[in-house]
Amino acid sequence: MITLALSKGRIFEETLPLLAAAGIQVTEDPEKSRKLILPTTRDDVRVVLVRATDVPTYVAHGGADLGVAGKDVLIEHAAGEADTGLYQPLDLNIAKCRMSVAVRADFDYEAAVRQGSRIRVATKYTTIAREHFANKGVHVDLIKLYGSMELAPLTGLADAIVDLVSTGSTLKANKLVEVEQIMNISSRLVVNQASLKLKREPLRAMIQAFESAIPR
Ligand code: PRT
Ligand code: MG
Repeated sequence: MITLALSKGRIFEETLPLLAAAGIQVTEDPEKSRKLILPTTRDDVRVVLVRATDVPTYVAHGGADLGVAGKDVLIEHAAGEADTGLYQPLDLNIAKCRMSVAVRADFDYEAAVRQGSRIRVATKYTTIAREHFANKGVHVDLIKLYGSMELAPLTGLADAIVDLVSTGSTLKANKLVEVEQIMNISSRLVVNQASLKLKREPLRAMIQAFESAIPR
């Protein structure tokens, strides 16, 4: 049995064409079913639905043989683990967005950076944010949040946020402006290293099929 860990939503949706290239169709719709283990048209392949941030944990510890996770999630996960046992053979070029710094329109970010002020930054992505501001030589007080980062500058909790942006409409709806792009983000295939040895042939075939179907 090969177990693939996916999160519901954009990663699930954007992985379907890659699975199709490997001749695999998921036979239940996660938006309609409450099942966490989904069967596929292949008796030896199943999909498990986990939180996006839990995908690397499932794969690293063998709860799944492979999975799909955002670069954001992989960087933050790696920071908390000594050796993750994760092999990352492919950038799938799906679920694309960027990690950015955003502020309230009335906060002069450039001036704050120039003057060397301490900036209060709220984010779920503390590893990426810490590294970014350290590289710029900017002093920040990081405030860890688990969601709704956009609210932080509006309530005075923080001066800035570090968050994912795709269309920009969430920032716009909350009257925030993007002042810096930190990195481009896409999702990668992650594979358990022990599985790759034990189930080499079927996994190789899947990885190759995925590779042939990566959107450009
Ligand atoms: O939602 P949940 O709390 O369960 O977990 P999650 O947010 O980690 O999962 P999910 O499915 O929303 O995201 C999974 C992965 O998709 C992330 O790890 C990213 O690699 C990738 N991705 C791509 C995004 C976005 N685009 C994205 N736009 N993840 C989140 N967003 C959010 C962003 O945080 C912000 O709140 O969408 C909002 C901004 O979108 P725009 O279009 O308004 O700019
Ligand atoms: Mg989300």
